[in-house]
Amino acid sequence: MARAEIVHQNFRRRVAAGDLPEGARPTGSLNAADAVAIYRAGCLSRALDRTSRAMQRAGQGFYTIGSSGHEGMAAVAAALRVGDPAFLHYRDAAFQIARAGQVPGQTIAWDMLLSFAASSDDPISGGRHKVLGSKALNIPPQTSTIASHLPKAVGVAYSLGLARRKRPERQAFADDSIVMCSFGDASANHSTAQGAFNTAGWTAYQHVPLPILFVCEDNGIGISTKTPSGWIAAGFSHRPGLKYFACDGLDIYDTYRVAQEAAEFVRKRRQPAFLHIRTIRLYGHAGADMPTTYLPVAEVEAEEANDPLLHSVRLLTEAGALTTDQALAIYDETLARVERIAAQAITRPRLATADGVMASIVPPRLACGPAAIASAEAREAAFGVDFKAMSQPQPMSRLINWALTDLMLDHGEIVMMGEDVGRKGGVYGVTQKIQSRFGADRVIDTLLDEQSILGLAIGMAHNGFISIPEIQFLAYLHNAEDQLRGEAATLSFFSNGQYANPMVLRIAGLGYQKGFGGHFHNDNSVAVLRDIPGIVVACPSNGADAARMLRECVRLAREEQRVVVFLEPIALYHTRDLHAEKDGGWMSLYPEPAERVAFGEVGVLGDGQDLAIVTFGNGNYLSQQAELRLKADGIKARIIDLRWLAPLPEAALLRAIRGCKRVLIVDECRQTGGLAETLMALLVERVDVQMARVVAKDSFIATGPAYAATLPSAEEIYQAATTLVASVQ
Ligand SMILES: Cc1ncc(C[n+]2csc(CCOP(=O)(O)OP(=O)(O)O)c2C)c(N)n1
Ligand SMILES: [Mg+2]
Repeated sequence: MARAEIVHQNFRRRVAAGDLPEGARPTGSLNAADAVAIYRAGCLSRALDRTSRAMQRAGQGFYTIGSSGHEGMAAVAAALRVGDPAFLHYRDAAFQIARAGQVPGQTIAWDMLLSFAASSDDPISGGRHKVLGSKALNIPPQTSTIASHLPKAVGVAYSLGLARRKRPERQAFADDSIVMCSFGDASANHSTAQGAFNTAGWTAYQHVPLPILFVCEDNGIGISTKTPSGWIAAGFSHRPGLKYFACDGLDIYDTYRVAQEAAEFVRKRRQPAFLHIRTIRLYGHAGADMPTTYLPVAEVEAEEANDPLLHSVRLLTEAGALTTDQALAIYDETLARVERIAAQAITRPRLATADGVMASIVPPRLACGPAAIASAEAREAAFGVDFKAMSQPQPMSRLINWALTDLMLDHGEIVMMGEDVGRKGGVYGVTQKIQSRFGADRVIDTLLDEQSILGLAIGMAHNGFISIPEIQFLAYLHNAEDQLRGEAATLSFFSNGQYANPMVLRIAGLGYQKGFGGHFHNDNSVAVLRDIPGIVVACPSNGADAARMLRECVRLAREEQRVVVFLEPIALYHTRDLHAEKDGGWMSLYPEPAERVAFGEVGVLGDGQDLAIVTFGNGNYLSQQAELRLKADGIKARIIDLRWLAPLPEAALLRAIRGCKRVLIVDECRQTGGLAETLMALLVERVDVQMARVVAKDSFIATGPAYAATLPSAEEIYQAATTLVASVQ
């Protein structure tokens, strides 16, 4: 017999016989009505688990990870406020149900069943996934990557403190809220989780407000691997900056009492706490997982004998809140009700088309007031001596700095964060002086952890800030990629556009640094960014474009809630000259603050018809050098700077090459996974042209004299262009 059926029959038989497991008597201040409400939430959670399995067997439900054994989380919900944002473990249906009970007009059973049925009516994900989550209940949906929600929960907690000092345009959470985030005992070991605990502790250790309640639901196992006995307590009871609380999740009175104490600690002290709640796991991990295939039957049965709902019935009867008959009636009625509602839910429509599935990849636009432009006086005061330097052409690093300064002036809710962005002003000086202009609140020197930087950015965005995080080098994005790929980019998708985490992630990257670096400072692969649905990848090649594009990127974040990556070619940061020493050919004047390059607009230099060179970043610089030689040979070329690497600016590109029979693609990324692959595919599909490409080798980058040996050179571009023109008449 399936374990779910055994647990169900045990419950009914034992309650009817008054055969209830032993335990402590009810303690604390939980009153009868609230205790019964918590029990009801547990019964509903249990009934939903049971019904979801029946739905799956009937082909009407699709994913059955359950909450059975974790019903005590309803008591944690009761100890918190509905306005406290909650980032939940996948076993927290009882939490969400209990919270829904605190908000009038909720139809929680119906909502959850629609989610199980993958109906497009599902109010959280629109039928895209079985996730917990609800906008009205302040529960953002989570993906199922273990612990990936912890860094952003820390970010939201940080934003609560900051919002008291700097009001964002659209503050989402009240000043006195606290953040709750929950996870399993095995998940607590994940480096992402450990990073989040460390960041919370590191922050609180410095007396910075960080009101977060971590809740570890310790059922002693992760799929089939046991957590060593006592490991969670040993690991968390004496951690700096993290106050430890423990409770028995089988006992709703104890859980409510301790959760309240922990929540009060966090709310009053604005410091992080760790609530270690003992739970059990009934019916294995998920779906077809059979715990008896890797655990002794006696052990599984011993867990089942400790069913938290049985404990609740005992406690409620001891407290005089319910009789066993009443408790059994609630259980039975709840199950019958859920079955009735499920029969309706499975008739509701499901997603069927690609357009339907994809409708929420790009978040909806927000109605925003016009972007402010600071007065000349305010700008002069902020820029100081730099204001005068604006009349002279400058290299890209300065123009990015100035664009950031103007954006910070115009939008009080922009916050920058990263390793060394503040006091030092970045490895290359790009963010110099910005912290002294705007304060350490808005230009945050973070600890050394890329996941925490992105988590902070995502969390701040949840509370109405516009985050401009920085990853120091492209190669270090890979540490933290999941925060972008699995969290930031998926949020709108899984919440049907109800949640978004707009940001502009600045990353210094690409190759060609002379005398510095080797591969980790010269990573020339953007493959990992280009295939993330919905994100925008921008890559300027010169200072004027960088300033104008950065403004557009902030507009995309603020007005369209987009996740944008702004990839800055390091080798061009300080480049001044183009063809000859002191020609100043790669410097530009700072564009007026209102000027922008529209999303999807490419840069076109020249109108030659012999050849179009399609490129970006350093490739544009090198192509311009090659073009001078081509011109001397009588070859008339035009150079198209893509500027936007994802999504590809297809329409603008096709317009820009019109009239050219030959296209040379210059891609400083590797032959495999670089842009040339997709550009050639696009051109093959859409136009009749002759093509060639100059790309980087499939190699990591060396340091020393061979720093550019594997990358396209101006000479190679010249040669390839000449060959292409000669071979196609
Ligand atoms: C990064 C990542 N690795 C692996 C998994 C697969 N996985 C899903 S749940 C799980 C076990 C988690 O156990 P625990 O944290 O104790 O939670 P429980 O299921 O016991 O409540 C694993 C390994 C995942 N979802 N994400
Ligand atoms: Mg576990």
